[in-house]
Amino acid sequence: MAQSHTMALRRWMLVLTLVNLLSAGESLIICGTAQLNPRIVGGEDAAAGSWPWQASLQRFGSHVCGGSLINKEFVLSAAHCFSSSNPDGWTVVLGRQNLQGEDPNEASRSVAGVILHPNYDSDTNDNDIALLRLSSPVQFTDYIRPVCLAASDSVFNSGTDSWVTGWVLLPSPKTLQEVEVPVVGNRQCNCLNGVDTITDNMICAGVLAGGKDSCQGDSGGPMVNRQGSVWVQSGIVSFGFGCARPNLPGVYARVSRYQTWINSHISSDKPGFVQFTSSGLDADSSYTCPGLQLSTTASPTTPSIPSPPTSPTTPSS
Ligand code: 4AZ
Repeated sequence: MAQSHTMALRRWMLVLTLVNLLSAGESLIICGTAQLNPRIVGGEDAAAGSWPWQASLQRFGSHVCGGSLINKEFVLSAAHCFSSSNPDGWTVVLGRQNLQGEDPNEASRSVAGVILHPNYDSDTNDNDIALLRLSSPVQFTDYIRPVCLAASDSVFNSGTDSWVTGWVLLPSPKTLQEVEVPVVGNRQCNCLNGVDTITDNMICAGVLAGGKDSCQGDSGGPMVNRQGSVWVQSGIVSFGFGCARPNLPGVYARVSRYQTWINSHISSDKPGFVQFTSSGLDADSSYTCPGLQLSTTASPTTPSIPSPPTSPTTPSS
């Protein structure tokens, strides 16, 4: 009984996702699917083709940051990876498993344009998002495919299972790493990292025990979540207080906040936006600590200040 119920739910999720995909556009039909998908600090080697949207952003031949392919000629990354919007010297490498050596499945492009979010704040890391336009479109293969992006109405409750990929300081041959981390709600993340460090444009993930995290060279790379058969990007590796330390979750730019901004820079072949939904209530909405404002992002049905009774309540007699 329970099993057939789960199956029916799964099938329904798939139908919903497909309807979403078909109603929105072009890259949609194939975004977020990894034909070859059967871990970064505390991660594991990724199998070739597991994360076909993963990009290495290189400057003068050296890996600087990660990124994700979102259609045939745009890559999403972090604004803090760039000191200016000058694309000279940058190369985007796609289809790679190892950072070192040649890869028969790779394709690389120079960068025609770097678009930094106009409200990126390098002091607070708010709006840490950038778009790169490739010099020419890439052909999709089993090793090179775009990821779906979380649409603006997406919800990622605390505990949502997420995967982060990247090439942090690794021994040769520098195999792409993948790490599984749960979402940590914004209220709890603020309490742990320091009240007012986490804005609504950010999403956190990490294990409170420590040991699993993204780190410096992973910046700009994707955090993704699986919904049915598609992978949806929820975050962009942005910052953290150290890496993999206990009670200090990693901080990511919240992709769902940028659907309008991203679409405003891509006129044709729009990326695939998919609404990600979490079931149940979000435990984070009731999380609090000294100094944290009452429910800024909490459920709108909960009044932030209880209204006093209009007249004294006396037992009716
Ligand atoms: C960095 O310096 C950095 N643990 C990126 C991500 C994290 C920490 C530092 C997340 O770019």
